[in-house]
This record gives sequence, C-alpha cells and structure tokens, in this order.
Amino acid sequence: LGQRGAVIWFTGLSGCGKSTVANELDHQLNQFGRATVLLDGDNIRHGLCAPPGVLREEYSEEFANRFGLGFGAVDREENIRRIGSVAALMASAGLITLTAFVSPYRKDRDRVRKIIETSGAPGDFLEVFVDTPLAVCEARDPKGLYKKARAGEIKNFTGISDPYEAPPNPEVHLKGGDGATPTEQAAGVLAALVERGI
Ligand code: GGZ
Repeated sequence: LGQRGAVIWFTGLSGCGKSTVANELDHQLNQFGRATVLLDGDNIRHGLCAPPGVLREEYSEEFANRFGLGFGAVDREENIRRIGSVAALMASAGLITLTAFVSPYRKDRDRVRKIIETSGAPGDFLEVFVDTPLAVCEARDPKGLYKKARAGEIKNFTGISDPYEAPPNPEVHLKGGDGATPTEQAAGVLAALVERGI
C-alpha cells in the first residue's frame, strides 16, 4: 500500500452491514501499517453533531431530533456536510478515513465527493455502496428500528418512509445476500485501494 490519504465513503440502508465492513477494512488497513480513522454514528451523531452543549453521556435521539440534527432532509444534509468536511481534513493529513453513514441523498454524497476531489488528488474519494436488499436489512433489524418505523413510531425512516437514492456509479458495489462475508467484502474494497495506489 502507498501512503496517500483517502476517504472511503460507505453508504447504504440501516442494517445493511456498512459499519461491519468498515470496521473489518479498518482492521485490515492497520495490519498493513496504515493509519486510519473510522467515523460512524456513534462518534459523530453523539459528538460533533449532537445538540449544542450536550455531552456524549447526555445524548438521546429524542433530544437530538428536537434540538440538534435529526433525520429530516435538511438535518441529514448538515450531518453529511460536517462529516465530509472533517473527512477532508483527516484525509489531507494522510489518514485513510472510513465513514459509515446511511447518507441517503445523492446530492449530499456528490457534494462531499467534490470537496474531497478538489482538495486532494483525484480518485481519493471512493464511494462504497453496501447494497443489501431492504427485506434483508428489515429481517435483521438489530435495534428494532424497522419495526418501530413500520408502526409509525419513527418518522422519516430510510427505506420505509424516507427515500434511499442508490449511487449510480459507486467505485465499489458490494451486493449483499450473495454469501460474501464482511472479511471478503472488505478485501474487495482493499483491492480497489491498492489498484489506485492509495
Ligand atoms: C434512518 C435512523 C433514523 C431514520 C434513527 N432513518 O442502524 P443504525 O440506526 O445504527 O443506523 C441508522 C442511523 C442513521 O444515522 P446516519 O447519521 O447514518 O444517517 S444520515 O446519514 O442519513 O444522516 C439508524 C438510526 O441512525 N436512525 N432514525 N429516521 N436511520
């Protein structure tokens, strides 16, 4: 592997496996001696994007929806804008920056791509579409969120009551449900990085 920074942008539905694959890739990159950082809901929505003055231990989704960034289109746009901006900084410092957010809107992802591609060498942004069918994600439902969304207890839930705009040309397209393990899927992304000399 080279030494160039990059942003590996995972996108897909809740429960599609993007965090699992991103964590696995993070581990594989560290084994090759590369410094990485992984941004996900746990460290961003509870930190950088939490309501003003709210400490990590005080975070709740209800509070966030009222006073901070919730899940309406404008709030998601701002969430992605902040993450993109932080990711650009980290990548420019030579880190391989992995992000795992639903990021359902194409224009928000494209805006991040533009920021990264104009701040670094072209090709430093890799969009990874974790394309697991909604039915599979819903059957997994690890946090019971799909059930709540179906019952109308969660509004604007991606895939149920809010759109997911699939990337038309992702650098890596991981199709879920074909039996590949997260380790194999991460290896597929790693190969794309090596191919680009990152
Ligand atoms: C989608 C939601 C919602 C709604 C709460 N829609 O499986 P999870 O739990 O851990 O992943 C989802 C996460 C999505 O946050 P992101 O920051 O990735 O979203 S975005 O990129 O759109 O800003 C899910 C949970 O938060 N969650 N409400 N309405 N996912």
